[in-house]
Amino acid sequence: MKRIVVLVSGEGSNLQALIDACQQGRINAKISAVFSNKAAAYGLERARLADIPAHALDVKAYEDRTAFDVALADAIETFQPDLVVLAGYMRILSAEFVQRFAGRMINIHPSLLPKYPGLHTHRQAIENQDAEHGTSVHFVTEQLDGGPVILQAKVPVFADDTEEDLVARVQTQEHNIYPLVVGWFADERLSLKNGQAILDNNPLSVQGYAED
Ligand code: NHR
Ligand code: GAR
Repeated sequence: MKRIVVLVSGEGSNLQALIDACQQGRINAKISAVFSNKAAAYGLERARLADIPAHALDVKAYEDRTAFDVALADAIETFQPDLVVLAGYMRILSAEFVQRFAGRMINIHPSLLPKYPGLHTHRQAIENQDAEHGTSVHFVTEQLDGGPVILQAKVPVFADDTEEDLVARVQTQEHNIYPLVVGWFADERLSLKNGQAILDNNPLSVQGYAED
């Protein structure tokens, strides 16, 4: 059974979708531990409720970003994960951290990458009067939100949408696609080779897997 470590900073609804999918056998893997940079993150509580070890590291206890990332990476490695999953993890990871988990770390980002890397994506989509918005699962590389895309889901943006409306619509899709992608990785169908995402021996396009 493959081992997964999940990193959260907040609510953890994507973590919950992964916990549920593991329990229901839709993902052939075990979530070995959940880590957070925020002790109050509700995601840690979700982990505890599912009997998953939950750990918070206090950013203030470390000299700088590098020292924090080294401590976090060391702690994660004690669980020997096959995959590290960022699920609403809100701290940029150093190049050293990314290299330690290269090819075995993925993120879910609330935009149709390469559009809107970084923060406040829903607000930008509304302000720009975009007709559609969405979410992307991608391999994590040193380039922020710039790693190869694996799978995207689109949602419409309506004229009277608030930011909260759009967040909720996007999250509904996230809870479907993240377990799917984690399941692919657990079944050894998905990998990163020479900077490209590969699914079932087929290199994925810039938009990730798209059904014809
Ligand atoms: N790290 C690397 N190296 N590469 C990626 O692709 C990463 C990453 C760390 C996190 C998630 C990402 C997202 O999906 C992610 C992808 C945080 C920020 C940010 O600016 C940006 C993107 C993402 C996560 N964080 C601020 C910081 O200084 C703090 C913001 C806050 O605490 O509210 O770290 O969008
Ligand atoms: C998700 O919508 C995810 O796409 C986004 O935060 C939310 C976390 O929700 N991630 C980022 O914005 C990363 N910068 P959750 O904690 O309920 O899973």
